[in-house]
Amino acid sequence: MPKFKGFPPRGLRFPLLLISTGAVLLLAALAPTAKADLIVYFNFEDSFNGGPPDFTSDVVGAPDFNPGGGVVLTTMTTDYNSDEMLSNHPGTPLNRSAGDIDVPPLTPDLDVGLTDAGNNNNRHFDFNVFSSQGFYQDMTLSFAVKSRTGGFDSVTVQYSVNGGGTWTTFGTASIPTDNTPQIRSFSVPAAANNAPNLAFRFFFTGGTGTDPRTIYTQIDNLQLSGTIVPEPATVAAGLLGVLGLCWHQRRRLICSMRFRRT
Ligand SMILES: [Ca+2]
Ligand SMILES: [Ca+2]
Ligand SMILES: [Ca+2]
Repeated sequence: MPKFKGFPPRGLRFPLLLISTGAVLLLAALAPTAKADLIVYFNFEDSFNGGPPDFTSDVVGAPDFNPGGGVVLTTMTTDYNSDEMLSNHPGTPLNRSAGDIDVPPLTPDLDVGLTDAGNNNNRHFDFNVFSSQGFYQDMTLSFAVKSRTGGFDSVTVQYSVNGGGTWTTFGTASIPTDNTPQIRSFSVPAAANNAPNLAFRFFFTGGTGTDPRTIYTQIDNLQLSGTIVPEPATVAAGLLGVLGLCWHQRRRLICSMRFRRT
């Protein structure tokens, strides 16, 4: 039968197909573990120039449906004087995520402007990354920042594995006060991996300007990236799906083989 030349013996065809189909599906199910993902993304775009800062993260799903968004919907909280921070135009393309659809002219191109730096040193900006959708590993925290004379000249980053109960510093960086935008990026220590009650904090120091109407420091495009590891329940569901598909495929194959024999 020249039609089947080179094929494995009839008895082996079906198991080989099953194994290869299963392997492909299994790889697809586990693929998220293999690449770095955007976990949290703040682009500060959902406001208006002069309005309150948009402290809600942008996400791939609802409500943003932003392909350049993160997977975790979270909010930033702060004890910065509330009437001394505002949405400000223009923001910066620096550290904008790949695929972010919140770009001018579709959005007003905003960042967060901080006034009265001198009276807001050490005021914190916090956000939670609780693991309802998976566990996070090998993370990097980065953002764009710009300071002018009188603005903050240093930033400190911290993480918490108990939802903000206690904080561990994992980096400090200087910020030039020459009005040039910078990216500051910090590797998150392995001690923060797989923490279900993970939170992050950053705060600025070194501010001296005290005009409540002058924007001394601007921040934009904060990213928390890393590896998203599916929870065991998610993996189990994926495996069950693969097994189900294999079973379905087996029934179809048996049917077609019976048809061929007759
Ligand atoms: Ca922005
Ligand atoms: Ca937003
Ligand atoms: Ca948005």
